[in-house]
Amino acid sequence: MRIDTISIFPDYLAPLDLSLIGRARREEILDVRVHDLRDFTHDRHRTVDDTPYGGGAGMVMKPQPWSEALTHVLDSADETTGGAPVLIVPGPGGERFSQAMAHELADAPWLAFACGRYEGIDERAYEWAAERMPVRVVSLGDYVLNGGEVAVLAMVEAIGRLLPGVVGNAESLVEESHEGGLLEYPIYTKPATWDGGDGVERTVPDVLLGGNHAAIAAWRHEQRLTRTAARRPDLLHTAATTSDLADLDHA
Ligand code: 6GU
Repeated sequence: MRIDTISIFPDYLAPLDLSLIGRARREEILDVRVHDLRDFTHDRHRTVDDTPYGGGAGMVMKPQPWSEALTHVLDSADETTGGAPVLIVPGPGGERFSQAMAHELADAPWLAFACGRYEGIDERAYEWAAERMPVRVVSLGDYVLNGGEVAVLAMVEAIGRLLPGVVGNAESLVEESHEGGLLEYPIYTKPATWDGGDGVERTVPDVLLGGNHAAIAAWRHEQRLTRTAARRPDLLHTAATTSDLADLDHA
């Protein structure tokens, strides 16, 4: 998969060299290209922003550097990419990012991310882009970040780890939180009894120490349900089956 990112803070995306995503890049599963928006300005100050028409607080990103940066990205199409990327513009005013969207985007051969800063990007840049490629404004959640870069780190990690060969154990992808619509069950490792220095012996649930795999699966499913009910009740009515909801009532 090819991923182009455009930002005025390309260094913000340096963590994409690390860990599983960094390894996927070195193994050429992922071709991540980071572009500096200021390289597409033409004045001495490399200006990317200006004051908003109509007044209001803050600054607005000018459309011209964006059309030039995106033209540069479009011109880099090759045999692997198809004609144009899906352009993702991170912002709190977008559709909500989700595991389902990560799967959908992981099927695309080419993604581009346009990181806005300040109060956002001149609307005409979106119009220009939408005439040339699919454009999606995408939000991580209902809070405000200073710019799109941190959101790009999150989305590239969520998408990249779904590509074949990025996460070593493909099984570890299936029982995770949000796969199947429920949160993950609690997990434990050795020792079976642990004292954290406070004189309290904390033990691993007995069912996990026996070899009864059906009992373990049932316990884990029940834990996923009770945990989802406690932390994310909004997920339950879409994820859980009718019999799951009856079980919760009796728990
Ligand atoms: Cl994707 N971008 C910004 N700037 N703020 C956000 C966000 C994205 N998601 C939540 N807040």
